Amino acid sequence: MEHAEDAMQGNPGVLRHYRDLLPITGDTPRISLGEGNTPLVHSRHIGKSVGCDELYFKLEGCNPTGSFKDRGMVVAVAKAMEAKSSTIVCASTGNTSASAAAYGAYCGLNTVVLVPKGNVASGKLAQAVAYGAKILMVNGNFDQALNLVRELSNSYPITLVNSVNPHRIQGQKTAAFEVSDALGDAPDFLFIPVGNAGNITAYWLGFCEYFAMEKVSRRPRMMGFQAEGAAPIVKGHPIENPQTVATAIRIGNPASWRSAVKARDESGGRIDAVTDDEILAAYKLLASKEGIFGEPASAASVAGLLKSVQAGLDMKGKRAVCVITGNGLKDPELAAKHANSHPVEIEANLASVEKALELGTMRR
Ligand code: AN7
Repeated sequence: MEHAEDAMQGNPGVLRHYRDLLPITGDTPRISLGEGNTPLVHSRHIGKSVGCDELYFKLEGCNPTGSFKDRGMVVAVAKAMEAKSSTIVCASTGNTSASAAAYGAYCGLNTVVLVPKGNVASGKLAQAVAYGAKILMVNGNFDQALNLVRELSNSYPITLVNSVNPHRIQGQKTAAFEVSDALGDAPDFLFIPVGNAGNITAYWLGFCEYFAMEKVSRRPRMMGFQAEGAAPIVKGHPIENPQTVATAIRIGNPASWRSAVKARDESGGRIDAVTDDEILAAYKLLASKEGIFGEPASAASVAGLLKSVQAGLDMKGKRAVCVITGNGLKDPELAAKHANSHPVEIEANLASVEKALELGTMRR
């Protein structure tokens, strides 16, 4: 029963589904927590509002730990096992640590995560705690934590599973395959948040590979968005003290900076910044008008679409995908603070319900 694909209910996981397109061997364990194969949902509201008939959301928050990180992590952890590594380490703004901790637990590895103290959403921390990772809270930011784990993995037999590990990018490119397969071709535009810049790098790699294999007839323009207070690629220099409400992308010196710029330039795309207000407006709009609860960093893709259209980008007759990278449930405090609705407390009787709903004379 080790390869009980039937038990996966049609989702064999990234390693089995894309085994021919990934750098895996007969010795790579085909582990899976059911990552990948995420929904591509047609927009019913935002698309119309920007004059785009074919706008889709790629719901990466539907992955096993609630973010796109699982696609790359499953490959990185499988390769770590193949190399007989017993410990994995990462720095993280939250989602990478949750994913590493989950796959580490699944595979019986020791997992060490370094996170910036005070700037990780509570749900992400709760995941690392639940999966039993060793959690180090760094008095510093993500960039400093990443430097530390790079040093650590250079000096000790510990496998680094940040996206500087090429297996992470390999796994994450499968999202571009899925989008292309679902649409029957690549879209015209891909809108995506940019933090450490691994994901935009991975999508571009995936689209380029599919294009080379003639599985798609075109490659999308890559439209990446950083938060205004954490926009090193847009400003052209590292940001010492990055700040944004979207803590997932609170990164001042992205590891995949150069490959992100390459993706932008080769695709004829853009990397731009969106303000925290624009991110929060998109976050609320996505949930209240599309039924999609993404985390704030994810909403940067939608904020970027809205900003681009306001600046004159014509979406008529175009096909576009916004990547919703992580699940809104990861940050319940922020959700309560920027609510679209406020709970009303009532007594357990019909009169209280009627009063709260202001039903008045509607009774039949
Ligand atoms: C929801 O978890 O960097 O540009 O340490 O969690 O590939 O970094 C998370 C990044 C977008 C940016 N959306 O992706 C981490 C981390 C969400 C994220 C990004 C992240 P990259």
